[in-house]
Amino acid sequence: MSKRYTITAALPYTNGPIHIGHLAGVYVPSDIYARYLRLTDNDVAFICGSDEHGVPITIKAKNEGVSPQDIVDKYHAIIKQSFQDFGISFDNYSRTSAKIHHDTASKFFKTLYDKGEFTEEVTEQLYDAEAKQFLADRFVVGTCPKCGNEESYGDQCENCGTSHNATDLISPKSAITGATPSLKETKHWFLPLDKHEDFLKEWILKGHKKDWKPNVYGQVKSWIDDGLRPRAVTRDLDWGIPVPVAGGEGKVLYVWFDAPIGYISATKEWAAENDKNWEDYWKNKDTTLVHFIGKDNIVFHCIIFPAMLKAEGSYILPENVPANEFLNLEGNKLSTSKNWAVWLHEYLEEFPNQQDVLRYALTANAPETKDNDFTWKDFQARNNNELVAIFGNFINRVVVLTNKYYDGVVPEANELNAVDEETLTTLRAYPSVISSSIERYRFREASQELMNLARLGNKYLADAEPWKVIKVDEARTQTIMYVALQIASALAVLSEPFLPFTSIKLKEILCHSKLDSESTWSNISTQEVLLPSRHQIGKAELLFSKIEDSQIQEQLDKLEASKKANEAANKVVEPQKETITFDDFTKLDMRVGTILEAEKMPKTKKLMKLKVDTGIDVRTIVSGIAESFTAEEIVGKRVTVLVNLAPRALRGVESQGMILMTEDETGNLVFVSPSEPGVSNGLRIS
Ligand code: B3M
Ligand code: ZN
Repeated sequence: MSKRYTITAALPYTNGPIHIGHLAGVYVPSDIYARYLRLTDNDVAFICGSDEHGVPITIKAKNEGVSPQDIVDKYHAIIKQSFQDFGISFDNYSRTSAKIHHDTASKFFKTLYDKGEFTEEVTEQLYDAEAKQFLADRFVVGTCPKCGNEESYGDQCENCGTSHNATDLISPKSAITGATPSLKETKHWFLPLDKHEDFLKEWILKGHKKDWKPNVYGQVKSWIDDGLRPRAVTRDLDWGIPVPVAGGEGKVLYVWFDAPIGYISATKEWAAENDKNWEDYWKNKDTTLVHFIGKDNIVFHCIIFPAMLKAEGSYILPENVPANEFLNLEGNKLSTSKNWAVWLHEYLEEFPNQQDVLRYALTANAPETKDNDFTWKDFQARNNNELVAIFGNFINRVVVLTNKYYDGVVPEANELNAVDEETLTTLRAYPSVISSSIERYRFREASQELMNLARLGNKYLADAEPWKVIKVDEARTQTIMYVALQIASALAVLSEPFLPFTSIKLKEILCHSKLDSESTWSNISTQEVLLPSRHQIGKAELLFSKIEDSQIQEQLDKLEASKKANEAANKVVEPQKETITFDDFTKLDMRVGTILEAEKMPKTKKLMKLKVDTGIDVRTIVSGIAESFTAEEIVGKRVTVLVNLAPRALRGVESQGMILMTEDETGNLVFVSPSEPGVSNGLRIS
């Protein structure tokens, strides 16, 4: 029976591109769910858009010397295009700087204001006198009063997820100037969450929200148990939606007040363009509303936004909020600022037409109940050992053999034996097996059930061995290939939510479009025949290709370079040494020299024995550069030599001087030497 669903995916901040953490946490699971619901004949509005207000945008704009609008225009375009290219099938991907959103959010605020749902309070807020700016949200950093995280923001702690007022922070510091903020009076409008405590307790704790994921239910319960407090829903900022009431001059709506309303405005925009009534998707009690988010957004989607919707009075509330935990990368936290990420738009360039490989790897390893780690080795294994070796291998054998034995025509079923019957019965159970996992938001499990269906096909062929039977029993071979083709056809349909690009390709290979009645998710279990005898399929085409170690190494090298660049960027410059006199300096005798010979010393990693022409003489110098250079690449190099350093024995070799070196931004050693031509050996450096 067709139902109506409104599926929302967290609106990404437009202060950077999308990375695999966003995809694993929110966008791949929500897309699987939306595609599945459409395939099972439901009416779906799958909604998202760019979150373009808030302090992160203004900080980025300040850092880059451009306007916030420049920042949001740049990243909205990158994000929207990369979602489209990755097959995230939003019905509408809008943006909160759009007029329809400003109008919708302003009207929503005004409705609550007119209903007296806000309290107006003049309170002391954190103020940076140097920057002449109030400090809210990410403009201030301090210690979280709940978990002690020293990098908590003014509105939220990403470590424990809690949401608080900036004045709750312990030892706050301005993120603009680093100064310790003072307190200054200012008026804001507050949503009295405490007033909605009973409703939230009833709706969540007593209601049937026990089917919410434990990580979500647990967080919400702890906030409610801790007692809810009024939350400011306006800010002293100039980037955002102006407060639409008297006294709101110079103030904007708090980004977390306006952003969730972005789901509503994006639905309005989509409904208007598709001749639908947006209120069916937000005000009709028969509609199921599901929010897909990361765990750091739970409080806003389970407490604040529902309280807003309840206060407004005419909206439905979310049926479920299946928040995922966080994904890490190669053992470290994903970080936009440290460029420690796999960026979606870069992946799409570096792995062309392999969207489904990343979709599958992120789903099979999704952080559904605990933080999880993405490694490139696992990505390669999921592709080579599962997509290529199981799914792709099965389809390739079925299509190659059908073309080889029957010119691509589906053979007669003939007499089915017990194994054939059992295999087809198992096949017909798969739609409900996979449905059951998807409907409980267990997408990892669902993706493995899909792979199990491909395993069923592989095992059936391996046991039946048509390549041998063909020599002795034509009819039996036809039956084997007929059964295998039914499994292939089911995979073409059931893979669509997980592997949309592969599903299209496989349906083309099997010529599904030429079927009188194409099999669908709903009828695979009941339809006797999925691919009828005498149906013509196409030629074999590889669905997946092996990913080589070199491709993985390239990605690991890229991350390594990121890491080094970060270390260099964050390198603490050593403080100056104690002051010396000019006389001290004149004692140093530094000369231009040239390396004539070089050899790595035995039994040491670092030491190299050099023959250096100092212009005064040719002498032996031992230098710790063997891990940065080979002997070949430094012979003939011009260097700076400290020639009057007392000789010292290093691993049995007397070193008579020192070659001056430093490090580049990636931590590699480099020679400090005169670059101008015509500077010959022996010239004194002073
Ligand atoms: N822009 C995403 C984040 O906190 C935030 C979601 C808004 S959904 C209404 O990274
Ligand atoms: Zn915390």
